[in-house]
Amino acid sequence: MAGPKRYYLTTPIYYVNDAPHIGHAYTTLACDALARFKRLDGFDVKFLTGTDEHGQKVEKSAQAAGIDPQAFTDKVSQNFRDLAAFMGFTNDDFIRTTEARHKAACQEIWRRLRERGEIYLGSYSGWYAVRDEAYYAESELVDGPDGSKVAPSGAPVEWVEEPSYFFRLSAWQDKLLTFYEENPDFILPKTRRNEVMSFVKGGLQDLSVSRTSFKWGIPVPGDDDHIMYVWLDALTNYTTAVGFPETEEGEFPTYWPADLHMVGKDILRFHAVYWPAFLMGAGLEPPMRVFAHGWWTNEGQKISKSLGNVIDPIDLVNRYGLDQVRYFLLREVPFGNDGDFSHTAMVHRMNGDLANDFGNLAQRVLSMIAKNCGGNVPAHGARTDDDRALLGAAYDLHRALGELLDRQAFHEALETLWVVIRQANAYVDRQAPWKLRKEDPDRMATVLYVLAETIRVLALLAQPFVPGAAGKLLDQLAVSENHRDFSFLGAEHELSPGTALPKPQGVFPRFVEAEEGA
Ligand code: ME8
Repeated sequence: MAGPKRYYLTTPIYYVNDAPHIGHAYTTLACDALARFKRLDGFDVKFLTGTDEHGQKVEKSAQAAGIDPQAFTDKVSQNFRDLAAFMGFTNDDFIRTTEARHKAACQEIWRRLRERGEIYLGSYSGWYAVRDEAYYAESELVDGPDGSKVAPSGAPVEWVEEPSYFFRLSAWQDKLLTFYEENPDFILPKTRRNEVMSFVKGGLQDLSVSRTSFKWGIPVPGDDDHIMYVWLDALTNYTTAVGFPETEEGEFPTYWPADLHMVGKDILRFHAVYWPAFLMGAGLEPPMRVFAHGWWTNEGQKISKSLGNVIDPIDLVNRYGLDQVRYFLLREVPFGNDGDFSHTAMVHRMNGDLANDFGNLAQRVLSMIAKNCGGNVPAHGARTDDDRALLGAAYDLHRALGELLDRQAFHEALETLWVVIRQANAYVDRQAPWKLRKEDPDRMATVLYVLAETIRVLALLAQPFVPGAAGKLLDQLAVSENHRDFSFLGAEHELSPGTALPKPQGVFPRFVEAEEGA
């Protein structure tokens, strides 16, 4: 019998030279929400993140820090692990490209590419931007602020002339275009897909895939003078982590091809052009999807070290709370678009959507049950159309959210969840259970039951996004730990009348601005 359906998703591996910031946390957070959703939905999930530790950029940072690159990367890679732990990310593995398992995978990919005639020895002369770890054609360069030529990203470029192995990328143009045509959802969002396709249609040049002018990287098998281009090394991490080069058995055939590589828009070309070409060139399957999300700015400004406006996710969480930061980042911006972080917008979401809409709904209902139903799940009578409409809307959410998350539409998934939260609040106002207390206590019990059951479903589905608060709500509804996956969403698992409930407590605190000068 086939096992559970598997879902393998990855974040980029981050360059260790930078301190982890909001951008890194954002990508990993999106993957974390999706990984949690899929696990609750019965998938066998593998969620990978890690650090990119080779190449000139990292070597230079190690030199600047006055320590050898291995000691440097050992130290700074830990910052990314610490961030993942602090943020409660549920990654199943954390890969470092300096690990032995990764060297073996890279060298095997290289051998396969070489055997299949995809790699040849030549010499490179052209521009290279260390900050991007990317080669640029003269025609791609633009004028920098001081009049010198820079990469389109603004990164300084240097002239490189050295012997180099090349990957026959030019031969992959038509095959890549066919692949994009046959797999219309390989690159999302659609606008990004169009950009990649027009880039490929513009013609591809063979790609330099080795360097000889520095040493910090993985040696080319059989030619130690060369080390592999850091992007060939880095991209291969996605296969390393699932056991490549295993073939017949083990994780690789189970998890490959990956379901999703989540990346920022800055590195889409590497993932959507080079990576599928490398893989197909080595006789391996390309991933199923690359999703390129947008970039965050801070109060309208580009986030950069030199502007001194880098947002530390740890500070954000300490100030607003983990669930609040998770919710804000996933809800505020249509996933795929650029977004701006501002205190005002954060507080607006925190106090409006979380505290007022969801928090008050739960607090109102649970305290009425505590006061009027002896603190037990109320017994319920016949249901009206209004009751059925609310419960029906709640039960329908599972499928709707699943479909939205399958296209990484996190913001729409949350909006859809909140439509029902608002519907439930409107139902409370309409049914006015506080009035029914005297007039028709049985009907009051039914109304509170319908609401408690709706909150159960909402809390179950909110777990991937606001795991802390959703868990507390489920505790308050006495839903046991092993009844919290999505197989328990249906009406057949509804709350049992008479179950004793713990004392209700607020789960979404409001942000209160400190008094001026306080
Ligand atoms: O590019 N807004 O690593 P990197 C949103 N090592 N996301 C942001 C962001 C921002 N302002 N800044 C960074 C590399 N990111 C390579 C990847 S993968 C085989 C190798 C996120 O440390 C976003 O996901 O520069 C972006 O793609 C990634 O960090 C770049 O991380």
